[in-house]
Amino acid sequence: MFLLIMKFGALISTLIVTTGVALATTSVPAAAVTFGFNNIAGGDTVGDAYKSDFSFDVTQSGSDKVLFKFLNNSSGTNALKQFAFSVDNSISSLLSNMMVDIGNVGIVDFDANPQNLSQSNNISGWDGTTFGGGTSGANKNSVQSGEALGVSFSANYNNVLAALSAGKLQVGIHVGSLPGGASDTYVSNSYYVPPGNPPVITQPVPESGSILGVIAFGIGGLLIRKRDKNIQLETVKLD
Ligand SMILES: [Ca+2]
Ligand SMILES: [Ca+2]
Ligand SMILES: [Ca+2]
Repeated sequence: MFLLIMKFGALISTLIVTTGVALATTSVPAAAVTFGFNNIAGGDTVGDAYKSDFSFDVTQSGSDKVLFKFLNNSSGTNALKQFAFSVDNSISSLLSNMMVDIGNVGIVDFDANPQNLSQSNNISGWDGTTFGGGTSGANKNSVQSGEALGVSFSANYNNVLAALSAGKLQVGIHVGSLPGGASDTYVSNSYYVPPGNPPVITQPVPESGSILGVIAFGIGGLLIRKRDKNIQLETVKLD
């Protein structure tokens, strides 16, 4: 029996190791958190209606590996042609070892190429492009409808999610081939709330002392009302 347990335990260990290797080599996500994009206030408005066509999934793709997968769900010709990451100076070592073209879907080919993101001067807290990339050559290599671009970093997954939710890590994209040949830029939103940090409830709650006071006043009022029902009606009207 003991031997059987030992063998079973060894089998589990083998499975865990094997699964770990599979995760590291094929980038099978354990869990993905999806972020959307916002329009840039004060920037161009020509593409504002199409911001929800684009999103990115963040997954832990291996030990201290984080994968950003840019998705294009548009029904038209809208094409993602540039991405840029802005990392706040306070967490400047958050991301390293960027690799592009990781698990792309469709005809997608990007080059690492940090360059200015248009309209980024209107993005609050934008620190300049720390990491970025753009379409390699022909437009067909951009992220078109139904396609995806993967960009991976050496990074701590939870730290990345926390930085995104705090707005200290921001992701921008430049999109072209919009109707009329227009282009526009979007920046990541930060609605994700990390576990253990529930959103602050802003609805005011009366202090318990106030509630007791109201109750006491009510009881007192009732007593006065009952006692003086017929002779001091004016004083009862206080409440
Ligand atoms: Ca815009
Ligand atoms: Ca490439
Ligand atoms: Ca393409």
